[in-house]
Formats: sequence, C-alpha cells, structure tokens
Amino acid sequence: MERFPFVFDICYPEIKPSRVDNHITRTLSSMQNQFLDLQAFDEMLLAEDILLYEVYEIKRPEIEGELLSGFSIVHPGKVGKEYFMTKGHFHTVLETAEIYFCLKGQGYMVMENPEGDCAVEELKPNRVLYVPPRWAHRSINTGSQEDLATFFVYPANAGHNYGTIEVQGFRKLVVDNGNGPEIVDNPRWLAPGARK
Ligand code: PAN
Ligand code: ZN
Repeated sequence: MERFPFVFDICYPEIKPSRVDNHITRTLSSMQNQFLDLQAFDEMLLAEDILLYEVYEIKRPEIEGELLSGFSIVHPGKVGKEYFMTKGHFHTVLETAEIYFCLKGQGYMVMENPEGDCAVEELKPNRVLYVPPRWAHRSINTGSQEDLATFFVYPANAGHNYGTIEVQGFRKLVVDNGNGPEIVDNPRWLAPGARK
C-alpha cells in the first residue's frame, strides 16, 4: 500500500482513471427485486445478464482516518420504465458521509434516512453532491446514450449495508412515462412504521 502522497488522472472521454486497484462490475442478476417492473426484469435477464454499472476503486486500508475514493459509472438503459441505477446502500457505520463529484452524464441521486425522510438531487457535470451521515444513496442514469460518471470519496471504515435497501426499497423511483425522467413514489416502499 502506498505510504507517500500520490496523484491520478482521469482520462477523458471514457473516464477510466489511470490508477485503479479494484474493478467491480454489477450486472442485472445482482438487482433481483430492486426494479419495480418484475416482469420486464425477468424478460431482460432471460435475454442477457447485461452490465448495469462499474466501480473503479483506489484501494486503501479500511480503517478510520483513511479515505476510500473511486469512480462509479452507470451505463444508460431502462428496465421497463425505470432507469438503470446502482443497488444503493446505507453505510454500515451510519454516521459517515460521502461526497460525489459528477464528471459526465445526467442523472439523479436518490437518498433517504432511517426515519423515512427523502431527497432527490440532480447530477450533472461539475456538480458536487454532499451526502450527509445517515442517508442511504443510489445513483440513477437518466441519459439515453451516455454513461453517468461520478467520483466519490468517503471514510474508509464506513462499510456498506445493502440488505436494508433490498428489503425496504427507496421511497422514490425515477421513471420515464414517455416524457423523460420523472420522480415518483415507490409503491413497494416499506415506510418506517411497516418495518419489523
Ligand atoms: C459508491 C458506490 C458505487 C456503487 O462507491 O458504492 O456508486 O453503488 P452501490 O455500492 O450501491 O452498488 C459509494 O457510495 N460508496 O460508499
Ligand atoms: Zn456510499
């Protein structure tokens, strides 16, 4: 592990960082029950387990004081009416924040806290999004052709809790009913009072 300061460059236009230690890929099959239209999901998966998004991480020790950073690239596409998106998660250490810097593309970050408050912010090039401690976050690519590329940084001891979102969903969805992106309520969302 590097003990001296280091730099890395972003290679436009494909946004592949020049220094990457870890490449994570997520395909459709890792998103069971996450998209609203289960039938569209099954039909798509039957045809091909396509790549939805990729993460390029700069590896550091996952301990307090360190920072984890990297690039998240969500590819364009839809499952039914719903745009391609990341799984989304709370941080295991709930009281940890994250910063996203949008490099390329168009989309949204859907967020919510354990009390059920929600927020949706637009992502576009050069926009910085601060995700405060306690807020789950999911990025969504609403572009028709282009990747949504962001640079993120968060405390290295934060960890990822995917299970909570897998069960309760996000309160808001971003869909296309024919007129471009629309933020709508998720009919399958489990409100705090309905959780066990
Ligand atoms: C990001 C995310 C990345 C992929 O690095 O991990 O965008 O999203 P999922 O982790 O939800 O699949 C981050 O928020 N880290 O904490
Ligand atoms: Zn995070």
